[in-house]
Amino acid sequence: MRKITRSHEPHKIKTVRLIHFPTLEQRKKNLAAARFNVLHLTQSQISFDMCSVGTSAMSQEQLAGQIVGDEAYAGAVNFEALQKAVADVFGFTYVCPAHNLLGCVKLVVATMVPRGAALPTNARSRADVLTPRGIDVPDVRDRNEQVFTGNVDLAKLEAAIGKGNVAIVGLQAFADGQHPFSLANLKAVRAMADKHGLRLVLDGSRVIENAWYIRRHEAGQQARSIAELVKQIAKTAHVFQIDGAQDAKANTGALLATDNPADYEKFMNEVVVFEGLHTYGGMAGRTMEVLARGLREMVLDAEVEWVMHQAERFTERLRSAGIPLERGCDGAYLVASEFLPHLASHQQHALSAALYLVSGVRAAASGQVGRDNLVPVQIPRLAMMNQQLDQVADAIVHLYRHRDKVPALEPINESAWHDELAFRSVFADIEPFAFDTYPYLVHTIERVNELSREQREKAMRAAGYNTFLLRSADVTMDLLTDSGTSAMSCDQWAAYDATRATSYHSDEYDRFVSALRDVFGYEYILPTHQGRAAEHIMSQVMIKPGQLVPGNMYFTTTKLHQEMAGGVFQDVIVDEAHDPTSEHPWKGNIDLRKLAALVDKHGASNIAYISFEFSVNMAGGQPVSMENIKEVYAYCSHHRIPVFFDATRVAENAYMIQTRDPKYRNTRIRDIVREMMAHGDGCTVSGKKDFLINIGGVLAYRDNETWARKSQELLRVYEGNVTDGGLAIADLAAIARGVEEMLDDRYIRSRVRQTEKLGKRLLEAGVPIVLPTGTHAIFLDAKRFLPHIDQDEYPAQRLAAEIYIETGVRAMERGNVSKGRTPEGKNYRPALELVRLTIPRRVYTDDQMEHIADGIIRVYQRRDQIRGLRFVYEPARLRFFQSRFEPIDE
Ligand code: P70
Repeated sequence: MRKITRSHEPHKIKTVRLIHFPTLEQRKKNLAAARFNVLHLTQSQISFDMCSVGTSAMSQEQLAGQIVGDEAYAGAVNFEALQKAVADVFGFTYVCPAHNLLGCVKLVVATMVPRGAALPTNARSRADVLTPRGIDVPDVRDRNEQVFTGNVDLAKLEAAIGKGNVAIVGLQAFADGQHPFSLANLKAVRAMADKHGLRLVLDGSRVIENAWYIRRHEAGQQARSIAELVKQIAKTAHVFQIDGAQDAKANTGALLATDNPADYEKFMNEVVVFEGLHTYGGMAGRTMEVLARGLREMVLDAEVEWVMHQAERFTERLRSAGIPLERGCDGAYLVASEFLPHLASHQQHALSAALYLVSGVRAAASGQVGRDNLVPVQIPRLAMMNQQLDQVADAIVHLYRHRDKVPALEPINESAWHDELAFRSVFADIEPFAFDTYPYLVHTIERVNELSREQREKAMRAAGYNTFLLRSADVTMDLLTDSGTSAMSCDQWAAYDATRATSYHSDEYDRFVSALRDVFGYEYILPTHQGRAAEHIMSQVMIKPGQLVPGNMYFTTTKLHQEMAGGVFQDVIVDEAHDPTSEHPWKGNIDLRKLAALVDKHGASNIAYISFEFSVNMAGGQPVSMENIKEVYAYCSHHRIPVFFDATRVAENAYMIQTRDPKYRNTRIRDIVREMMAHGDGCTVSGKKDFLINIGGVLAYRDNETWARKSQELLRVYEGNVTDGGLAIADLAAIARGVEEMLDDRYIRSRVRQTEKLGKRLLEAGVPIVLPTGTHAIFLDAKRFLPHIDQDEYPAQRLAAEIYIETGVRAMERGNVSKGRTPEGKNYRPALELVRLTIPRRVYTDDQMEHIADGIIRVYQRRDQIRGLRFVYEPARLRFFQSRFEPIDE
């Protein structure tokens, strides 16, 4: 029997949407202003909005679809795309678009259901909009069925039809979000409809969930794909309708589909009255395009399994804590009467209000009052991570433990509709629930490939056992680098999109400068296209040939530019940095004695500047302490030696100061960064890391106008205008936003913790990694991982290759291959023979990190069988990028 439950997302995060976390005081104010009806709150007042309609994350293809095609009034290409998608996914010839599901209902009623007629159905929620139209809506759901609770009781249906006024039979897939039907029952209903000459109209807005349920529970359906089942379900109806804002992950839109030309003609004639022309039906062209793409994607097995796994896991967490609930296809529907038995009335609203007050979560009943006593806690599709869902569940459990303290609501009006009600109450006196999670939702996703092991072996051989030579399309999770791989936020994209390009001075430049001035406290801010460009200019301005440049471990590009300017790099990092087993908390520190010895020997005038890197990359992402920054600066100021930071990973280093230095426990990251930067004279930045952008860099000086002027001269010659540094203006806008976002305490905590968690999992399994775990990467110690492979057989290179073959994860060698050969042609055989697993920012989730850890642990368990590599192609410079190898496997 097929029972795959996915343990992690089959996609990565492409863009994120930042979450607001209102304080308790703010929530009180908001709730009072909303008159205790959470339906009146707005998103900026809410942390997690547990509503599944129109709230899904889109795919990047859907997002692109928003700007593809035309907005023509008639015969839009987007409509053609929609027709093709409906033909392929559901198998229907005719498509009638509508503005949303209510548009479909309107068309069906107008063409098929006269006033006073009956529409038997398995869904109670539909009555909300049908009874006000004077339609009788007999409930024909089979109350005795245990598994397929959405099945129709055929005897009831027969009886309803017998009364003579039934116009059509209307079914809902996963009726009311809770009740799936079986394929067998659906077919029986169709047969009965045919027998009586009635149309079966099926609402397939949750057809995916229903198909998944059929596959799991209906005999003989286990081997079928969701796509097949969906087509069969749809084609069992005469008329199929679907809400674009649910399974199809659009934000609105809907359609009717049929094979009957006469029915289609009726819809077509009616749609112009109510909705729009028959080729757009009240949808924007972009909505049709997003919907068309969403229909094709929604049947992908891996995605369906992930969505359903989340709902199941969430419900299970609540259920095991004793929460009274009914399982919904998209979450848990809390039974308000059992949750708050001490309240005589308005239990749903009291529960919603208390949950919001305590946690900032919104879960609410909508539609008509009195239909049921449930508070649906629905999961937006693909938009949340399990870690966030776990915490939402915990918030509910927390409220449940204190349910006795939930106060009654006193209605101040009367209405048949939930959204119109207003109440008076006191605030529940319950300890608030504090979220400690990623402060963003998934806005768009990018699907990733999952090759078979055989395919990966082949891909690795083709890449010459060099992960740099793999195609990204063959990689499932890409941990090659954290450089330029961040997911941008919607706000960054908005700033990017809002930019009007110019070759001259721009508002974006001004914003960029003022944002960075504010963060660094430096006067002179120069944009560069990326980090190495800033390094080039600074080195040219500051280094006289022959001068020394002491630094805390070299970085490849930094050192190269210092050497090109005639400088000589001198490593003055603490000894512990070279020992992968040392647990020194500040392995990025400069050893002041080493520095003083250099100054004493060569004289301060022969030192160009100090090259001081935060969160030292080559040492394993190791931080520098605030104390060290201050003492180095004090020493250098005394000797008139400038101190320049590589502030590429400044926020991560600030986080380490916040967590490891008790003096800074209660200082905001923004203030720590400002204090760090105050103890230096300037900096270079590769914005592609902490600054949360895909391209860009910064060169900055605290107050020295001469250096700044000289740098601007070089900027003009090598990079671009002084006001763009060779970047698109839009990229400047994205950086200005990114800087703000990287300083958010919640964000940076979630970021570094993710890295630490991966390290912890590996350590627990005995995998040798560089200690303590750094901020942006976990470094595997290949010498201890594969002690039987000599360094000249490139253990780190082979290990990176094996990890890819085992897991589809791409890592980077940082050892003998990277270091290269001595002038005599021998390998350097460096002390550190490492494999770097670098974590992109805001891209992967905890579940994916678990999966990565599991795979590496499996490699570790078979480490004895792994052999070394030999070169088959070796370039003279920077050989790690392009060299090719073959295994020495006897
Ligand atoms: C990485 C990347 C880039 C980087 C850095 C620090 C601390 C400057 C730069 C350069 C990319 C990389 C670069 C060379 C070899 C391997 C990988 N590090 N300072 O993956 O900035 O790339 O913007 O010019 O880490 O660690 P840029």
